Amino acid sequence: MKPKILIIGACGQIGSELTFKLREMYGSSNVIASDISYSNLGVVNTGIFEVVDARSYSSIKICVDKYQIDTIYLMAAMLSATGEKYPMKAWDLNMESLFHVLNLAKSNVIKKVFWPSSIAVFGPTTPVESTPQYTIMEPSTVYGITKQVGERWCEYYFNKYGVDVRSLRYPGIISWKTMPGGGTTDYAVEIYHKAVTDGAYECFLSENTKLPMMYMNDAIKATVDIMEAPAEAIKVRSSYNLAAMSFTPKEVAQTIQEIYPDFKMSYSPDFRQAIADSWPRSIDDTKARADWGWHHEFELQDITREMLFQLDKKYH
Ligand code: AKB
Repeated sequence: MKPKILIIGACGQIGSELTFKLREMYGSSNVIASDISYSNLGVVNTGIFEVVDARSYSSIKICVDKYQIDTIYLMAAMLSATGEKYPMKAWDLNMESLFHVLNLAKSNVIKKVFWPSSIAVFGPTTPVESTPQYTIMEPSTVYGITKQVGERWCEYYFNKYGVDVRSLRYPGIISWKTMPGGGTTDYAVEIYHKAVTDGAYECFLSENTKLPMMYMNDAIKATVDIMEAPAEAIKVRSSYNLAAMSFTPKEVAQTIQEIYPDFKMSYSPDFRQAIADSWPRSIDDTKARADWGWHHEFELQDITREMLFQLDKKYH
């Protein structure tokens, strides 16, 4: 039987592409897209859309009842950079929405939950290279704190109440359809837009800041695969480390220059540098690969080629 899905935060960077993929897999009428307002509706205008406030239990519940939803993908969140500007708003949105969804699953209104975590759960005391699945986690951003606490609650709801919640620690995600908003890894998307429109980019991170990254197609594949895997295969109920590649701003710029030789890169690090410096440089995702067969396909060169090709078509 096909799942009846609600995506909360469907207009965001990952939510919009996830909506598209899930509609392709299960049919448009089985995948309800929702977000806080109609303002960004264009990106998911391929089926039913509802306004849902992720901070409100009743707003989510009304939608769940209306469409007899059994699976929720909770993609709404305030990310790392914006979270530092609005700490309490980040805490409220990121935690309240998670509790609402976990409680719907606890009371058997829905059967399955996907909730994204992030490399932001790690902090300055975490080993920075090949960061293991289980290690020191002392996040120093509000966003990272909400994700780490969220992971603990996911595992708790699984152990205590049998809630089927599945989660991935996403790295920075690179895509051309929808812009990311408010993250520290956003430079790796902005750079391609600016390369196409201006031929130059001023990066808010320093040239040798290495961070784990992934192409959107791989992130969507991971999300679909973990949700499709049999419950027994999911041995980690907090959140799985997930990796594809790591690179620095300088390395992305070099791949762009191979295609646009005149592209100019400059650096003007701001408050996001401290956030990036507190995160791992690379991630060990052996557990995801062993438990449910995760593997990535896209490397940096493939991403640069595809991003420049798609954005050139979009802008010219
Ligand atoms: C951010 O930069 O805040 C996000 C993330 C790594 O979770 N992209």
